[in-house]
Amino acid sequence: MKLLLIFPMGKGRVMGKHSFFKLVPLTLPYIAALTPEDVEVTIVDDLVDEIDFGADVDLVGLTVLTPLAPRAYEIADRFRARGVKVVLGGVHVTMCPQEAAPHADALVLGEAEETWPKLVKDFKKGRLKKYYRCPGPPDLKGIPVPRWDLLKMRYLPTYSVQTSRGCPHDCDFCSVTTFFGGKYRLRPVEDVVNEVQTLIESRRQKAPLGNIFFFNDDNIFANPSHSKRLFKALTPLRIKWLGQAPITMAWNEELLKIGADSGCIGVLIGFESLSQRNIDKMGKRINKVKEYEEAIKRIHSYGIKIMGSFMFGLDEDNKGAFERVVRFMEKTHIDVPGLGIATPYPGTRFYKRLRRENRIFDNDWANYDSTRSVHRPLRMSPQEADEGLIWAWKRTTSVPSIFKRTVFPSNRSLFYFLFNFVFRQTVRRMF
Ligand code: B12
Ligand code: SF4
Repeated sequence: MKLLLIFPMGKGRVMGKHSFFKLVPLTLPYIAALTPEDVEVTIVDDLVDEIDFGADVDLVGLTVLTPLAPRAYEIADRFRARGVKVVLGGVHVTMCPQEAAPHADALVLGEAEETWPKLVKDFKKGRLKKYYRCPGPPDLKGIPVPRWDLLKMRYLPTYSVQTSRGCPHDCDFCSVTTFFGGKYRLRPVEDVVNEVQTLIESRRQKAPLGNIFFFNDDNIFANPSHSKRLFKALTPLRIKWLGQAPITMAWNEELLKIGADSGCIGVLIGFESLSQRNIDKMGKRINKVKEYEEAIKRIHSYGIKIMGSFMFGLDEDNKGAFERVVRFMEKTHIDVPGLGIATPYPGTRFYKRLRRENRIFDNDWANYDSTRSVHRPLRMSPQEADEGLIWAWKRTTSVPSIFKRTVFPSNRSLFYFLFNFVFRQTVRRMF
């Protein structure tokens, strides 16, 4: 049996072909690793490869995030037109099964650890069903190492590893808790260390900067005692790593030290807004705007850099929000800016509220990549929000701003200074 797994490319601005920041898409190498060994698997990433629509394959599988949905459906329809069976899976399909159903022979809803091997078995017997629903959150002990060998490495030379799933919080705009359930699940420390070791050993073929890892958990600091054990176990491997973390990591100095000693060089933190009313409305209880500055100082004092993520177009945002965030980033020396328009992803409470309030005006999923408004903000027009975002991106990636953020602070780093210039190129190509 021949299986073709495809990662569709977004039609919007984010992560398009122009981006220098092509991160390895972990999902499909992981699905390949869950696939029975007798199946011949090929992975094609629409972002870096050409799709051969005439390929000799028995089954096609596509992973679908919201902004990728229109392209995913287009690809699915073309394969189905010549009689090839197509399976769709991922967050968007799980949130919008009825929309996805006409484009697929089977839908994998939720996590796939149990359903995917069953689906492949059914397919081989000619008994493919339409829906495969995850029966409950799978145990992450013993999950396989993604099939990196199937990727043509045209990505940033870093490795991605997942050490946990889910998040104990439930912010209204975020799909994570709706998709993974409220329970924060961990992989055993030994499994993660083994996976990291395996990847380090294979680095010569795959990654010249081989020891930089991106832990793509939603919240790698969510369970402090586990995080400490994990970081201590990673320390002897002498890797450098990046991950996503909540602002509250700043208040656990022991964890900061152990994290930094284990090679943590940067974290992506969702500050989201400088308005506490916005934060309260989205239910991100861990964020206290008045504590941001002190928290940033503490994290920086351990040599950990920060990608600061902010969104605009929230209910309390007026046209001044853009400048306030830019000034804040310069004042607090945020090392890498992360800016977007608040986007109502299907299935989230934010989406449901905006629908109820009849404020969503753009239903083209391709535009749901946070680079433009798809809803009407309350205190500015969508156009003002979009222009403000572009201004803020240009301003934070301007040469004076890069200097202010990365050269003058005591915690300066040549790596982040140079990184900002490469990042600037990507932003300039996007807007
Ligand atoms: C790492 C990550 C990224 C990375 C890498 C993305 C990539 N190319 O792989 C970067 C930073 C580039 C990124 C970018 C974006 N991301 Co992102 N990202 C994640 C994150 C944290 C982990 C994804 C991951 O690698 N998981 C590990 C793999 C192994 O698991 P998985 O994908 O969840 O797949 C499982 C199931 O879903 C299922 N499955 C999935 N697909 C398929 C397909 C088949 C055939 C089958 C059988 C099963 C199956 O099986 C897997 C095992 O159970 C998730 C949050 C999360 N925890 O899911 C957000 C998440 C996926 N991202 C999200 C978003 C919105 C984006 C952006 C649009 C953000 C933006 N505005 O820039 C862009 C889109 C870029 C793009 N074109 O790909 C949203 C998606 C919401 C939605 N409704 O689509 C998520 C859920 C985060 C959130 N807070 O809501 N992201
Ligand atoms: S803390 Fe982050 S990952 Fe967790 S629910 Fe909120 S936005 Fe999502």
